[in-house]
Amino acid sequence: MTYSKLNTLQQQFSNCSDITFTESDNGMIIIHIKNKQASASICLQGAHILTFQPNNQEPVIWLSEEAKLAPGKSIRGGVPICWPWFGAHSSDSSLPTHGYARTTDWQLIQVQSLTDGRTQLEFEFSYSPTLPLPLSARYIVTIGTELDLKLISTNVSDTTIQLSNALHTYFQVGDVRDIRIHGLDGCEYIDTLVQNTRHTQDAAVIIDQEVDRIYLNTPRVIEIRDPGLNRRLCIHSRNSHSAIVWNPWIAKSERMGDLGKDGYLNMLCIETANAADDTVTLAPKAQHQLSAIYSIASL
Ligand code: TA6
Repeated sequence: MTYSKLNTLQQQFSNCSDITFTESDNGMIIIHIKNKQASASICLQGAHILTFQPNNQEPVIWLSEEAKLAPGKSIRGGVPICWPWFGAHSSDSSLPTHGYARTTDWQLIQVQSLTDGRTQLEFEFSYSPTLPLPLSARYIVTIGTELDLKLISTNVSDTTIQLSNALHTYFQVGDVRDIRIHGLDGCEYIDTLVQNTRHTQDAAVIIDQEVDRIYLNTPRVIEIRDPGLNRRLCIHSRNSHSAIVWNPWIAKSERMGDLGKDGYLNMLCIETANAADDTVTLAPKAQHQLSAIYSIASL
């Protein structure tokens, strides 16, 4: 009897009551997590967190109502992993924007119900010689009242490798026109909409047009103050020196076609990253851990 990927996973992780698995008609495996603190879902392709919602709270993560889950295709919303490069590849335009991790199946290697009530899942991205860069990765996702993410990259080669990465997180907001982003005041940023010119952020960031900026040398704490949902979303990061702030606004949303009607009003990307000037130089056999913790606080 041939076992499907779904059956194999259900058998392998049958001892963990926090999770269940489903498979879509086109073969996309989704892991559903429910514990006493929160619920979430993760697509095996890209180890892509689709949803995260602490109990008795509005969702923290936004997923487009038009998001398409299909093999080899990126998903609009959630937490795409941009790896092992952010943006366009530096020299080969035939390679995918934001790298290949988000459109490739990862392996779920461990699931734990922690004693503090959180659920921890560990994913692995294995290197193969057919891949452009000699890098492997592990991704540890811990789900509780906070969402705790650790992306650990390993240089499996004997040469030095350039790594850029991002947790390309789409946050749910009440109305993006009313939010304020605190923590980036005084940071230099590259405005990708104005010929990659460099500017310095003055005061809180507001969103009143298309915004697509790579903030550099960023602090460890960035906050979204959201009067619409009457909350703050706090981003605590480690080993991230860049933050990309992106909202497509009206025209780009219409061109992209998969944000749903007025979807841009309820989403805001603040991406915990190492990009542009902050690209990481990874020595042979060295590791790099990019971490982010997302939490909710009162306004
Ligand atoms: O991180 C911002 C960005 O690079 C934008 O320029 C926009 O392209 C967004 O990512 C979405 O990219 P995707 O490849 O997921 O459509």
